[in-house]
Amino acid sequence: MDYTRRRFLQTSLGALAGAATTGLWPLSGRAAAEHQVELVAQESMINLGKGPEFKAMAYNGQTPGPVLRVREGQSLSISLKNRLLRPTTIHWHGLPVPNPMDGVPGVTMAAVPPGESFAYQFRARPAGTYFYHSHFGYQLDQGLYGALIVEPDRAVGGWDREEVLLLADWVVADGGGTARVPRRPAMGGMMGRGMGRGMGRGAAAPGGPLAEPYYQGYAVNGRLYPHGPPLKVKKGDKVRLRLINASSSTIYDLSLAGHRLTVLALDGQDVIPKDFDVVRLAMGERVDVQFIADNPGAWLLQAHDSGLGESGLALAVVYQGAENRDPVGPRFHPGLSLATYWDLAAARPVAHPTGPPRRIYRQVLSGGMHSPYWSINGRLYPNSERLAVAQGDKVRLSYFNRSMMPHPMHLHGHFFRVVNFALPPERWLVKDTAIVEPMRRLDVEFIADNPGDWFHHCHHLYHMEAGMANLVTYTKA
Ligand SMILES: [Cu+2]
Repeated sequence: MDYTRRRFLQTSLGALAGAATTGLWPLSGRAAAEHQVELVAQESMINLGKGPEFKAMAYNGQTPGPVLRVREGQSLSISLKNRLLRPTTIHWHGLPVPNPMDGVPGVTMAAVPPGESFAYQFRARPAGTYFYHSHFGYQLDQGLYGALIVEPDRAVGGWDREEVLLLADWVVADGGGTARVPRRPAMGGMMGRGMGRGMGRGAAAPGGPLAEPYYQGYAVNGRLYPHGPPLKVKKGDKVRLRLINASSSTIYDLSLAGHRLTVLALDGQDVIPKDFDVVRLAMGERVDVQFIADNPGAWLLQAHDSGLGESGLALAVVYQGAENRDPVGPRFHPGLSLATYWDLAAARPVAHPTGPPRRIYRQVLSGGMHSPYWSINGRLYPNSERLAVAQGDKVRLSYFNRSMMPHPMHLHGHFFRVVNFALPPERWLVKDTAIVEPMRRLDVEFIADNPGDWFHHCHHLYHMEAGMANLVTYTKA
């Protein structure tokens, strides 16, 4: 059996098993049984569709790991078995789980040693598109991630198809992202690629831990174009795509040739739907989009300037009857509309307390040209400051990016709202990861409603490992 078919079967069986146990057609509603899953982390031979098989890390022998699909409010019980040679953990990215379940080694739990297990248990809410990944070392870059979809506890939809698309950057060599391949200089390109190549200006030594590797391929659901199965549609279909950027270092600007994309949700939280030509996803971000299949043909959903020609990130979208055509890629030109945070608003007005924040923390992001490290307020994790909050506080994080690279900042355990004075606060976007663009400011606010010590960091994995992280710590009021 060839790899594609085997993989397809695995995915289908996984989906069926999920549907059977999560009660997608529930008789019992909220009383649905606990959803139990076993995830075995182990080294596995990976095949992205072309090039050699290589050794990376996988959950249950596959990368991405199985799609976990549960209903909002349902209890989820995940047994993580560590069959790696190193410790590991799982983080439930975006879900505000109780602190001991958050999966950050040395902060919320001790890493699970090789040969041992850990049971994660929490309620899956609110509904939305999330993902899970290892939070230990560079294991995210080596293949340890998968989608986590929380279905709303009410009828919504009307989509003819829904696809979960995980985007990932790969080094196609044993070890995955930590393979012994040249690292980029710390002074990277604006979009994490391009400019930085060959400039040699950064202080990070080649092979050092502070900069990302040169990636050799960009995969959708573990397949490099054109080796993955195309997304098949027929005229008139309404299609929902749950896009998840599980990459360690790569931001994508995605466009679907021949179609516009209607943005439905950012980081799993609904926005007022709006059409765009291009959607941007930083590491850790999720964007749900919809398109109407009203332009028959064979097209590409593709990332702009993947910098690698043939190896760039793409997925074919093929209409019934157009199976034998060569897919047409999008043309990126000035004047296309890009979905930015300032063009979108939260769909359901959720009250956000008015009045000044109880605490304001200025967060200056720097590194690259000035230093081989990536820092917040000039300090490196674990020697970084603690952002003290008390239960009930409204807290503002006021970022300024003093570097030439974008930093997608991620807060664990909470959603934050992106401050946007053009909108009333109840319409501010609800997110958990937000890009702070080079030399720009961005403010977010969150309500301290989930006690514990919470990791707050850049979701560029190599920036995080180079120190760009600190802790939000709850104190007694
Ligand atoms: Cu960063």
